[in-house]
Amino acid sequence: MDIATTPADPAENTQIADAAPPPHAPPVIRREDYLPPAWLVPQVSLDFRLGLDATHVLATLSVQRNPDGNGTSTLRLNGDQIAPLAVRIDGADAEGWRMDGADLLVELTGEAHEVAIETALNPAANSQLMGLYASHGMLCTQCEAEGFRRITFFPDRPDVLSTYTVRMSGDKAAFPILLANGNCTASGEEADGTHWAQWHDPWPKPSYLFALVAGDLIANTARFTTMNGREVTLNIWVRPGDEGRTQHAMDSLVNSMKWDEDAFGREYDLDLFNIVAVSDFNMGAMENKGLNVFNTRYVLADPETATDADYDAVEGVIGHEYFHNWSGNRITCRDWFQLSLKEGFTVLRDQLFSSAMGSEAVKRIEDVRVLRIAQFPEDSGPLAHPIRPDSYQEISNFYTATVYNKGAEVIRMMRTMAGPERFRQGTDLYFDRHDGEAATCEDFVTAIEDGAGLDLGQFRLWYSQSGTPQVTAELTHEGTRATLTLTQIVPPTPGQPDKQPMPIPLRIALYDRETGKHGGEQLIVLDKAADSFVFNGFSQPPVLSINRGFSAPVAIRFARDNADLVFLAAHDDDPFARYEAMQGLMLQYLVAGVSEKLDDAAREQGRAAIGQALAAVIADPALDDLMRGELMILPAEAYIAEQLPVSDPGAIHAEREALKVWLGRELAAQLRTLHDRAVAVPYSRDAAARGARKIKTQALVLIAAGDPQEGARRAYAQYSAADNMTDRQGALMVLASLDAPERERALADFHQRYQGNALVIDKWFSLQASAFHPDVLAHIEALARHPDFTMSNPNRVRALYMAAAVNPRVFHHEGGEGYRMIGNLIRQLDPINPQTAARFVPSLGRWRRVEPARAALMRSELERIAASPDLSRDVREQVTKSLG
Ligand code: B3K
Ligand code: ZN
Repeated sequence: MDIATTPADPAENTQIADAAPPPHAPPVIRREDYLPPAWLVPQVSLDFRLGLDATHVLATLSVQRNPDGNGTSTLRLNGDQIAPLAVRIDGADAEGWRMDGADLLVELTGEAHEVAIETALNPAANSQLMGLYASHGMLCTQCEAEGFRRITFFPDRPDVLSTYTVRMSGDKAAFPILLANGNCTASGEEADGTHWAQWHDPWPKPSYLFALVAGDLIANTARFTTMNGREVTLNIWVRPGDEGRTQHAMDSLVNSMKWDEDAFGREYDLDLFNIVAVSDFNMGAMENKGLNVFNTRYVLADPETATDADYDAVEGVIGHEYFHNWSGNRITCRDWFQLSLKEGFTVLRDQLFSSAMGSEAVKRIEDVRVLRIAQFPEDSGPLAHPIRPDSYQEISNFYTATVYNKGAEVIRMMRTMAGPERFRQGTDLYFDRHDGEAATCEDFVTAIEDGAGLDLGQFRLWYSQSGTPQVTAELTHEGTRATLTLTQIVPPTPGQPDKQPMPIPLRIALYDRETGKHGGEQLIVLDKAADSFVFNGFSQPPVLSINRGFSAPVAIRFARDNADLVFLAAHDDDPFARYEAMQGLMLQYLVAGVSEKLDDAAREQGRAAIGQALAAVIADPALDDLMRGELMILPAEAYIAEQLPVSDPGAIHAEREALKVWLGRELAAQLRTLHDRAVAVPYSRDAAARGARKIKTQALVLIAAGDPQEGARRAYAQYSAADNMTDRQGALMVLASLDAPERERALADFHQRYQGNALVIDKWFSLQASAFHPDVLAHIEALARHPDFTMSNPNRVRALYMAAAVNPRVFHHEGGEGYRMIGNLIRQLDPINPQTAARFVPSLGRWRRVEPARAALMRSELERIAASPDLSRDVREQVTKSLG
């Protein structure tokens, strides 16, 4: 159990507890309580004697009184589930120390001292995967946010920057490779079969960026010459046997390094860059200085085992972690409330990188889809928080789509308003001004303001207000004048009942219906509760294209005819706006359907418009297939639900499935032709072939909806003929939902073919748990008992249960079995891996937005979890807020 305790001297630490917390409630940490550290640690030396179930750590800290601190003589060293074996001050066994809960307090009289602490760890027993842990015979670390305190006692906060020297020794046969941050400065062997290595990282860093890896690993090695001629060795370390699947990651790394030089002027700053792939990992990857640790999922890729989407994810995450070297490591966060300073900015940087490597249009659509499915629900639910939160109980719960993805959108808006060149001047100034510092979001905004010459006074509200702004648009026409009236509402969110209007930059264009053209795009900024914008020169009412490129992360409410949407879906020259028109057309229809607002005539007319627009998309020779694939995707159920204050997930699912059936039948001939054409394109990684694979599965989904037998026949043929994972997984996904004999044959073949490949077996679990098969609940129960299932591997847990939690047929099953399944999972997983367990709570937390019968079941499941004894701080915080 994590025990957070109240510091004896609150002034010296940011970890400040509420005066009288209710029983069980973890202390609340508040942004406004920030105080600089009382003591600094300019240098750290760590000595590890490594063993899988017994590792000894000697940490030697040179500490110095902080002239900006409060002058206390107490040095607080955070700890978590560790005990000091010995404490020495300036070389002598110390008496002036005591424990305060999990923390170690040392009394120091002078200005500078050396504090040495010994601890002993059992990495094999560390199922939380925070701190030092064992995975398949190797040892590795994860320290962000507060894992370093599970290794040794330390002021484990991001504003304490130290240079690290690390020595490690261990059995050479068990751990032939020994890695840490920075450069290897010495190594040697002993007669007893052990060996050792010493590493030094010259760049001061916070403890969350410390990393160590020891194990039997093999590297794919390459070289990169930086823009100023530094020769860098690049290694991607994997378990022997996996090295053949590392080239895409290596290419992505080289591309990232070059792109960051070109796009942001950022150069790498060490002679070595190591990446290690680990199969037991709580998240995607970690940007430790010079030694990134990755989930295998974001490193390993070859055509046989990885889909095109997996390739893109590898590229994006490799880029993201690499970009952190500047946005995160060289400039880090002052405190964890500033997390979006590094995460929001780095997400924007990885989005720009991916769009430069591939299709800008498709990347933008994908990013907005993620925002709408993952972030909009956060903003409209009980866990809503600003991108710079004001308080937390467990910081791990704040690695959210809001901090990451909305954070990126907020910085993207600054870029849109400044233009790319001026924005670059702003980021240059930021990097220059704050290099080597632990900075704040405010520092970032000020640097962009100064460098780009923008006034961001009112814009700062985007950092402090949560909730997705709702913008209502109204277009009137008189004579030759069109007037656009915009109003904004920022909805109330927990703790923020009243909001101020925010500046909302909207890229717009007004189309002439006759010529099908517009007279130039404009950027307007709505910075009041309501405002009007006048446009002259229209003899007829124009067609409005608004929030082009998704220039602001808002929801636009604009009632309009299907005809206008069909027009924009066919003509808009902004690809995102074209996608938006298709989505709008389908969304309008589906929302009306679930709200029982469609009479027969309206249903007929709505479907016909969608069918017409989709047929035009299928036939349009000017579209590339990657974009065509995007335009063919129906709005996600989570996004449909977002449109309604309270919704019936069963009705949403039924309405969306019925539309697929109708489209599959109505467009049967076109879809078969499309599928045939795509099947004929041979495998390659170029955009045309990737586009063909994308529409192949899109077509198959609709064919199967319209004619399940034909769908099963084609899917099985696609499965059997596949020479790559994209086609094989796409076909299996379609088969998994069908009650057809081909389903069992393909699933059995897939499992047998990929036995031993954990990442692909994850897909096998996930495909079945995502299926819309009538027996899917029973299938998941059986999968949970399958010998390949384990609670100790987060990838496997997510493969089965995250898929279940987002599958409406499972999660929202009328009897509440889905809620019970996820509730049981949370309770069972919490003692093993609280961070991963807590990730499942938000789906239950949406109960207020769900129809009453299901809402009651969801709520009672949350109450059942809340009543469990010994909940982790992670799950406790999420459950309490969800019930609150
Ligand atoms: N910074 C890490 C995330 C750490 C999560 C800790 N719970 C990965 C990333 O965002 O790049
Ligand atoms: Zn990140």
